[in-house]
Amino acid sequence: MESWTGHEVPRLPGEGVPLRLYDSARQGVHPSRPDGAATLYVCGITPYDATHLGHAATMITFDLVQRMWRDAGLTVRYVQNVTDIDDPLLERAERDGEDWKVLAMRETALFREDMESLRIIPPAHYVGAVESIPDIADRVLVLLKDGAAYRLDDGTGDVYFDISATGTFGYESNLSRAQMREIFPERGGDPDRAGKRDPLDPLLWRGAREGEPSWPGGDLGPGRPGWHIECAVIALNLLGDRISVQGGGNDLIFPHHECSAAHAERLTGAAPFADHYVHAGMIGLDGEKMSKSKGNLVFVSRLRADRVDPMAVRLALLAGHYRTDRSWTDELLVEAHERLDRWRRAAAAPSGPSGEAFLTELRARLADDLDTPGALAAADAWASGTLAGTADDPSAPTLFADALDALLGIRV
Ligand code: 5CA
Ligand code: ZN
Repeated sequence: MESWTGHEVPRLPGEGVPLRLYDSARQGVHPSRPDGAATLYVCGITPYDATHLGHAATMITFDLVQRMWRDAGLTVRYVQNVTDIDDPLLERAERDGEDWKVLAMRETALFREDMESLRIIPPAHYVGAVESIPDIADRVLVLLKDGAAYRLDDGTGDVYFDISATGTFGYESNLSRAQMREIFPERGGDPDRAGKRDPLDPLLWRGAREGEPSWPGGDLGPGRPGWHIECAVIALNLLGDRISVQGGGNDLIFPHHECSAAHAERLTGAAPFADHYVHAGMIGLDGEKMSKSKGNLVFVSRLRADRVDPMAVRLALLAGHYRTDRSWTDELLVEAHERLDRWRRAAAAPSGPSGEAFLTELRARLADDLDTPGALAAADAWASGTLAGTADDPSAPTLFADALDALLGIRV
């Protein structure tokens, strides 16, 4: 499906710095060293409600990854999906008496606008689950023939993945079996389904049901895809057997990324599926994770409608480290507006302290697992020096503005 429209990213002088990122599988910060082309797959929205600040924070995180890679001279191939068929979408459409396709189209369109306003560089391929169904069905069939998947014999046509198929299940999330067992049903899993080999086996293909949309699955029979196989197949088809970064919020560590990695690894024989599994913290409101099911949401589109500067929204989200679960507050937005105003006044000054020194510090902070609090502190220090009026590098204000634009996605 269509992506959104991007904008020019300024090219910065000097050398970019190789990015180091925390990998959930290895539980540590490691250099991200793609040779030549870097490949990024980010788990996108399930479009049954508008983009909230949690989605925005996650998308901004991976936007920074892309900006750092580009600055370091890498070519970036970026794919993001839209889960435009899944239970939550059908349930919401049913609740509101709406056509699920229309609901998905409307919310996806709004998401694109939100992403554009936040200056997120668009993915080269923005791909829906629905348009990927023939490819997904083909891959499920391969797993079935290969013995890595099995069909329940209850007449439903449902196909499950056997989590013992790779021999390494659990390496990505590092969770104990008991922890997995607890989380699985909270995130779409069905441990108690009769006939499964293992309670943690995830659904690959749901056989057609009366009153539910379904697609011809060839030899699989009619039905629709499970969730994890969707992301595995889209990533494999567009980015190859091994990707640099698999990204999403930390609510996807298990079972989603564990299972999609297992599916991909069994299909290709290449492991690990991703060099880095990178997870953004949850943005909450009043101490609770912001989620569509809880209804405690602050929408990007609502803020835009209230004429809040999207750059202030972006800056407010960058004020915390991406891996930290954190709360959105009105205070955060007030501070971001003040900071943006200071940065704008400084960028408009005739001269400032060394622009090169600022750029070096900004690159160093972001290269260290996207240390945005450190990056913002560096920009604050440069702006204070400029507004104090004692420094005399006339090229610095332009370099300051370009660096913020290229690396933080903040246009002053
Ligand atoms: N379609 C699936 C991924 S394949 C999905 O999780 N959709 S979603 O709409 O629920 O979330 C979209 C993206 O935003 C995911 O990467 C998810 O991890 C992230 N996300 C969801 N809620 C939050 C939150 N409160 N804070 C930060 N990120 C979040
Ligand atoms: Zn996904």
